[in-house]
Amino acid sequence: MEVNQSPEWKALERHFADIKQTHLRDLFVANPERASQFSLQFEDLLVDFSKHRITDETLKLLLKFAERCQLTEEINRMFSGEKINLTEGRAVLHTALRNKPTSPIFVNGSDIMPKIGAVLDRMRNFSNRIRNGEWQGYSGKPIRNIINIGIGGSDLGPKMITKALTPYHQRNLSFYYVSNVDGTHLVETLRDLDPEETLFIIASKTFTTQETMTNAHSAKTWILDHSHNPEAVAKHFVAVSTNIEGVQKFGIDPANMFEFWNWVGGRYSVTSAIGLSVMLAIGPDHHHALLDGFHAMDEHFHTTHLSQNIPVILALLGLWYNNFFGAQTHAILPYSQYLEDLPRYLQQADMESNGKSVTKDGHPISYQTGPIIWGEPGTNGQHAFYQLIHQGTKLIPCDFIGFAQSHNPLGDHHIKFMANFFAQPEALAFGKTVEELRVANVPLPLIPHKKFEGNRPSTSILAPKLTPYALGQLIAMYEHKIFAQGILWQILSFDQWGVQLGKELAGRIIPELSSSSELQHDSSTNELITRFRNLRKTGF
Ligand code: G6Q
Repeated sequence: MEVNQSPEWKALERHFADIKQTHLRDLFVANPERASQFSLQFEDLLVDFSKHRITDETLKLLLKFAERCQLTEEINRMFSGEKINLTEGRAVLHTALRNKPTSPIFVNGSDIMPKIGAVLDRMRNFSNRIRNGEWQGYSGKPIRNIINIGIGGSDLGPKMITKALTPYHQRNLSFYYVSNVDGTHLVETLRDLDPEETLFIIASKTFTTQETMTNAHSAKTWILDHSHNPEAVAKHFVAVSTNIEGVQKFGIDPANMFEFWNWVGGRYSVTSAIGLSVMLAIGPDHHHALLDGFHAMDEHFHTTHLSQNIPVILALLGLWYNNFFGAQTHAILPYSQYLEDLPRYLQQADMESNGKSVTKDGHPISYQTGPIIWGEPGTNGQHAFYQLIHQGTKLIPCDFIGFAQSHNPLGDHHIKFMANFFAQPEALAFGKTVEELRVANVPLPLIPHKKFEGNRPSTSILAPKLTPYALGQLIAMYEHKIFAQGILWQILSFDQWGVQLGKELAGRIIPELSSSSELQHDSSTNELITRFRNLRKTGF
């Protein structure tokens, strides 16, 4: 039986019919305790979900549905290393990467914690050598530029965290992320850099991804063209991968390879060696604090009752809007310029995980699964797309993320900034009524345009400061929310056959673009490729 046929889902449908017209204004008036009743705090992190279109009854019914889906049991299965990634036959153990070394976790009968600890030790040693200038380029200069070449899960996580933790950087090192196979990305990144001071991290779980390998080979050519010395490769390239043969074949000494394992999914790999660039940027101690933050949230998710469990509550709220209110998207709105890349990172984490349309056992699904994730930091978004969130025809649940302390306490910037963080959710929830507009003497014809319906839901997430620890908590919170939603929707969140498809399709067309072979695609693709071939001939 599909979950949307279950008595628990049907009860939610009936409840939805009862409360879909209820306004947040009325819910707040009726219950002065609403803010504290619908907030959860974990350590320093406050998650206020009182501005959601829910009552006690909604939460009760959502939690019953979670129980029906055996969410607690499924959480335990993931943490214990069961092979829950069914289509790839793999365990899902990114949580082991930040586990305490003294708590064993077993995969195929062997404890993986010593392996994880050994790689972390090597990463620390390497980071210290780069950071203190002991590791030098082939001509004896210290490394100043670090370029991570990777894509998808091997790019978005380290890039996002490196930017987010800029205040913790060793500032004489510069970090770059090259992902796109568009040559522009590599060329423009390298344009002003000195090869003698540049280190490449080739980050690829498989070490076969076309974009990454193409960029890696071009980077190698850049170093060799400059150095005329094949030994320079050992000084300027390190690898992060699960594929030791591939790394060796490329010409990187396995001594300069940092390993991870196939029980770490690409988009969940930022706490593996894929985070090497992060450690280089912020140093081993701050990196340790980052992992501790992840671990703390892992523990919260693993051990807390569903009703008090932050990722679980966020997952249930997402289900409520996605499957009952018909919301198609979910906005991530960090009030921190340092978190500029968070929406993009979560876009992959969420959409690649839960963009599925069959159940675990392969049956087509008749209900909605993962939402479209998007967003921008405040306040920029306010001057761009918030209009639609406030007055458009679509319901868009939002996550507002803010911090009490700024790393850059410049005049009254942070006060002004955070005033927006508080004002926007308030305006979304409560709107502006015709009555209020009349009292303010708004001319009659303008009233329909200036009226804000309100009743637009959001979560406010408030932490003291964007520290490595807080960031770890925040990312793990989203990772686990995504996992919990996968369970509620009965889908497999840890495979990505759609990504594989892209990898295969382009492979077939590559040789056709530089030959005149007969084309056997549909007529549109044939015409487009033919035109491309002709345009290339004319030299434009
Ligand atoms: C992530 C996906 C995908 C992957 C990239 C890069 O979960 O599998 O985004 O990370 O395709 O793959 P490699 O790390 O193998 O190069």
